[in-house]
Amino acid sequence: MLKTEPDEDFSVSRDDFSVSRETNSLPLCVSRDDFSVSRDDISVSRDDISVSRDDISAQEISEAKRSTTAKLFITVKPVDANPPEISVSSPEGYANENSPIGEKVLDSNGNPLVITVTDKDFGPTDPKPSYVFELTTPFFIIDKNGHLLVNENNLDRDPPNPGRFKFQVVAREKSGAAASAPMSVTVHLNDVNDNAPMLPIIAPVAVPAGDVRRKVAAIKATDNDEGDNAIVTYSIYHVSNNGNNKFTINPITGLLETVGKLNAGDQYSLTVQATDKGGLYSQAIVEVTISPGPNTQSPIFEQSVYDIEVSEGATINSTVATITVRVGKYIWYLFWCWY
Ligand SMILES: [Ca+2]
Ligand SMILES: [Ca+2]
Ligand SMILES: [Ca+2]
Repeated sequence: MLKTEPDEDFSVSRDDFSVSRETNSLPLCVSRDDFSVSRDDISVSRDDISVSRDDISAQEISEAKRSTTAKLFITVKPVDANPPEISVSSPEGYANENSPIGEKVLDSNGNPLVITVTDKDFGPTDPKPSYVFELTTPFFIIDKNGHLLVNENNLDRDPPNPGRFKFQVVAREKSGAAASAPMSVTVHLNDVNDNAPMLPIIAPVAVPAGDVRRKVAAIKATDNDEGDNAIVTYSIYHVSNNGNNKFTINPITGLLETVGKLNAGDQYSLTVQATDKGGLYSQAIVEVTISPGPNTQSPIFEQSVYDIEVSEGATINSTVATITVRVGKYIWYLFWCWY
């Protein structure tokens, strides 16, 4: 610190300047006690902030009185009366999930977020101190230009991750302890379509035979992305047993239905597919068995007329007749009892 009171000699401390040997070939050691600098030797300029003089001389206190000259630069630092102040061009930033390390965080207008530090102790012409930035997150850093950058690969927006990071930033002087008050910044991760729709395991389904349109299953996919990236359409990718024209699926709702005639005992293996707007997809198998259905075929009696005689002595609960009825592939036996 250099003091320049009008009528006093001022003193220069060792820390305030350095003396370097110039071209002088004399083997000279300059120590603090070897020389003195008086007020008259130095002129003060630039609003008393910095002091310079091209040459000062130092002379040995000895008979030889060897001497040398050196340049002396003295910078008077302002009093540290104010802490640094940190500010950001926008407290809300945005970055795509999965961005590579070094990607700039942008504001809502697409401009990079810029962090600046000011200090009222320094005028416009003063050399500014260097700052280090301390962040309460390891996922972002601030570069030398004050830009906020992604500092971790594969940042994930999708659930169960919250999709945003709120943290605080402090600017600290590199030399010295002065630090700014903390400043909050929130970075939102933009969704990227990095998840295919997921289909659940679908249990085998039994559908009654017939040719009426019937529900087979309600297919419901989930997509861990957001917005358009999670909009799913459904389709039938393949049906075994030549059953392509016997089933249909609603592309929006996923309702899987029969549309063609299905016979009892037939089996079909359906591959259904869920595709998101970005073209990512997954498939699931639906096993469908056609069961005998009511009223699918008229019963056929073996006889058109049955004559049944019951003897007077027939015992109660005895079978008096057996009638055979054929329904499709199945045969039903009807027992008539006397009671
Ligand atoms: Ca993701
Ligand atoms: Ca998706
Ligand atoms: Ca995503």
